[in-house]
Amino acid sequence: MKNKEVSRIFREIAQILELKGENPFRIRAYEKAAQNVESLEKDIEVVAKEDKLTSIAGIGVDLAGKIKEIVSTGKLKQYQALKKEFPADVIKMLDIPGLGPKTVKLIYEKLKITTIKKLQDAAKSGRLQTLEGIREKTEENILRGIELVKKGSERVPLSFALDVSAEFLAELRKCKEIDKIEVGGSLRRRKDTIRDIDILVVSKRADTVMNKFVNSKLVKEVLAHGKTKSSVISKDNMQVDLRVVENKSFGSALLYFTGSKDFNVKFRQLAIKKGYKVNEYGAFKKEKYICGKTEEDIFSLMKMAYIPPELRENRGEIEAAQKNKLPRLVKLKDIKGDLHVHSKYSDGTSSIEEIAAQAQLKGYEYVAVTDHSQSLKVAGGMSKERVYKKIDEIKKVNKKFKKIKILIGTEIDILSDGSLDYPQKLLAEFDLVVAAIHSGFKQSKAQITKRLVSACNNKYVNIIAHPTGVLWGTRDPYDVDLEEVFKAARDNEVALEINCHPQRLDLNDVNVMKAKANGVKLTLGTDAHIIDQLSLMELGVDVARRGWLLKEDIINSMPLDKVLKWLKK
Ligand code: DGT
Ligand code: CA
Repeated sequence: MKNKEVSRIFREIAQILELKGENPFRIRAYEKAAQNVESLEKDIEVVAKEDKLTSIAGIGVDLAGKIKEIVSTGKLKQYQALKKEFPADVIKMLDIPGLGPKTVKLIYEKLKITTIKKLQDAAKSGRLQTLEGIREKTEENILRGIELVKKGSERVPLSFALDVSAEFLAELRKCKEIDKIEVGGSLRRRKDTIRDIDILVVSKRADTVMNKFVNSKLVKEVLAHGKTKSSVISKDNMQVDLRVVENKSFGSALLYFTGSKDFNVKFRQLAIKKGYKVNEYGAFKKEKYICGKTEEDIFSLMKMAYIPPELRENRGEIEAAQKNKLPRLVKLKDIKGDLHVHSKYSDGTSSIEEIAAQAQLKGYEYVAVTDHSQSLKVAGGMSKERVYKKIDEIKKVNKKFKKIKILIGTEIDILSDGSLDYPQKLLAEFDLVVAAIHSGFKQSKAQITKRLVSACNNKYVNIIAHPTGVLWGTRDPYDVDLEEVFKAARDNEVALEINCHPQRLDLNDVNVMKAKANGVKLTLGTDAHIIDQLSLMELGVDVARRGWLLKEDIINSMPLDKVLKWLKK
């Protein structure tokens, strides 16, 4: 799959064009194309071979030609020429939140700053303030932005790591010498961000397996090449570790390398209390091997239920497993609809009809089309007139589709003063109102909390979307008293969203547990901007499972009639 490669190149072209101060529409076209190719479920090479590239939203003849060039030669001449116009670090500066292309250009041209390190030094010493429009506050923001980007590059979003691991697994599975293979670590526990990928295999030919691994075309750099353990850096800059273990230790090694570390520590203490020693090689009594081939064998030796990897964080799951009281975690197939989707009416790419068709294909009973409200101009926020036009269209499409109900929704802005972006009369027209903060992130904790609480108090609001506002690598959560929001949500029967966007996953697992403990219901919303992104639901389910949720805790695991009843409350 070269989808990621293509979207990375397009995204970088967009950035360089921004630096050059080119036509914003041209820039936007590359960004859209990057987004659409990245979320495409089909392999771009296959689409190119079938000569169907222009059927992808946002890809015209010109971009199709460029994709063909990338797919067939692995390069794009235009991109390579553009890259030469600026030092690599200057292009990277565009990733720093709060630093726009105009400022980057100024910093580069006037102060001749060419590396992030020099930028950091200049911001610390106050030298940036010699430039027009840069104040002390701007420098502080730049420094904070650099930290965010650094943090963001140490760990990557789960979905990114899942893609990388899928490529390695597919490659390794072709290797006849491998008898068993499994991913461990934070990826198996489905943590929202991942540092590195841990893969375990059983093989009698460890040397052959290791040779194939380190020489794979997916590898950029070999960090270590050993007999039973090797580490590499992938082409996408992720560290991947491969370990070869004996069959009789596969379960115990998987248990150990799945972690988490806190879980392992607690688990081992428990084993010792029961008179066993458990390590990556197996479970032992005195020095005698008892078992270790499967995880199940070890859990049953410890007289406890099998603990799903998502729960292994030492948050009470070991005690629950001993009492056979583990929760029956929600599954993807329990989800009966998506409650947060954007269409062409605001900043999405798909039509209402395409959304309905795709949701039906997924076996859903309903899908809510929740476009942005008027104030969010950058994201095609909709005027009152457009809202009525959209309502008409949804009614028509609903007549056409028998198996799926499209809910008329809005993702409405909670404005800086806590009021909502449409009058009550217009809100009454929607089946479902999702309220969210998209501005004023830097307000005080009291102000932000008050905004969210007053949204909960509005009788038309059903869901608060991405309740903490975090965007991985770009924006920290805003300062908010979640306990207050939980109370207001519970008292008004407002649900809180687990936003499934890979950079958001907001609420996260820990906050989901707290919300549940406070009697709050949750929803899963993909925030899809193109139909392929409806499949992001999986990531939201991962968060829900890590947050100990049952299907009963999630509004959109209910059938349509029950959801409609909930919406009417
Ligand atoms: P990350 O940071 O996203 O890679 O998270 P993990 O959990 O994948 O951490 P990693 O890759 O450092 O190690 C994989 C697993 O190996 C970890 O979840 C538990 C186990 N492990 C690693 N170091 C230790 C340790 O010092 N003690 C124990 N008990 N287990 C460890
Ligand atoms: Ca790891």
